[in-house]
Amino acid sequence: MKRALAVALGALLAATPALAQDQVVNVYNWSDYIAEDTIEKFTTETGITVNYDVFDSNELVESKLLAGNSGYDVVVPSGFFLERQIQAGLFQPLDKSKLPNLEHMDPEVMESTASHDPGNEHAVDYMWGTTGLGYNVAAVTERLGADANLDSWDLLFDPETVAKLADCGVAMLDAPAEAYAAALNYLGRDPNSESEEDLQAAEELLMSIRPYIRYFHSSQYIDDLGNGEICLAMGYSGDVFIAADAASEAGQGVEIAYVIPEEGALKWFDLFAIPADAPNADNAHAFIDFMLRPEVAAANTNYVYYASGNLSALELIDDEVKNDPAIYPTPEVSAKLFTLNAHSPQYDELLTRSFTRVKTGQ
Ligand code: N2P
Repeated sequence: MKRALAVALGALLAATPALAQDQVVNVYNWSDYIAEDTIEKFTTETGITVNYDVFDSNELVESKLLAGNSGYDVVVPSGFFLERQIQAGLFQPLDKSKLPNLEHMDPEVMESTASHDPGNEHAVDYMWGTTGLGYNVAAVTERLGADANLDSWDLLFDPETVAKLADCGVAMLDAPAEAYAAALNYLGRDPNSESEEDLQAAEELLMSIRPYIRYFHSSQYIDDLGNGEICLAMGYSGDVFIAADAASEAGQGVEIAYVIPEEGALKWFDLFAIPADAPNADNAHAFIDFMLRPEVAAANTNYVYYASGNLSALELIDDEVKNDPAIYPTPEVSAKLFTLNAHSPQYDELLTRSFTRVKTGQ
């Protein structure tokens, strides 16, 4: 009897493979980038199971997409990477009829992201933020003196300054595009330059501070800043706030600050997109539309401290988040932010080689 039932069930499942497959969505998102209960809520409501993988590097996402058959249905690259991924045909156009919550998007954000994705055809912003500096207030003040300017990239890029911080631990993002853009901006050069001379100048700057960098990693600094293992990191705005929160909750007196340095910083957008070969494109649309609901978008921003691309969510975002100029910059701060365009493949190759020389210190 049992066996007969099993055979009958097996036959049923075999006859409806699409049904079984429809109940899954494979999402590849940045680490520490979603509220704790968002996925569970989505699954409870839709019955769709979310296989949720995380990354901390645009370069990694790109290599998986280029290899093909990633198996992912939703990925979240930054605009300056997404731009050339669209050109390479790696994404399918969004079916906007399946995304009614697009109406909640911030028109200004849509306009900015259209520079990466003409007509906003292939992607929609999740969150946006800046790449600046996170530091341990006491450790840095103790080494640089109470009068030191802590609002400057000098903390990282001036060899004399960063040398004084080496003993308490300095970390840098393992993200060549962003490291070189910050270096070029510090040197007063165009962060979007692809000239070899500028590349060389940025490499020289990075080489000059290389002896004082403990490691290159794009997420390890969150824990390390929070528990006092390091005292300075080039990092992503919200990630530094997560470290600051962890530090204050631990109650050990560690105070972490995030600064958009006065010389300016990169403003980036991370966007949802559906790979051309996504196995579950319908479920991908369902997931993205859920994430675009104002209450879901607000809960995510309140949890991870990155600005939302969703305008309707704003009234649901905590005051301490939306009134923090390091998360939602004032017009004066915004004026100092710069954006990045996609690199040409030729430049990217030079950049990767240069960054490898910096990392290995040779
Ligand atoms: C999330 C980091 C995302 C910022 N933890 C990089 N675009």
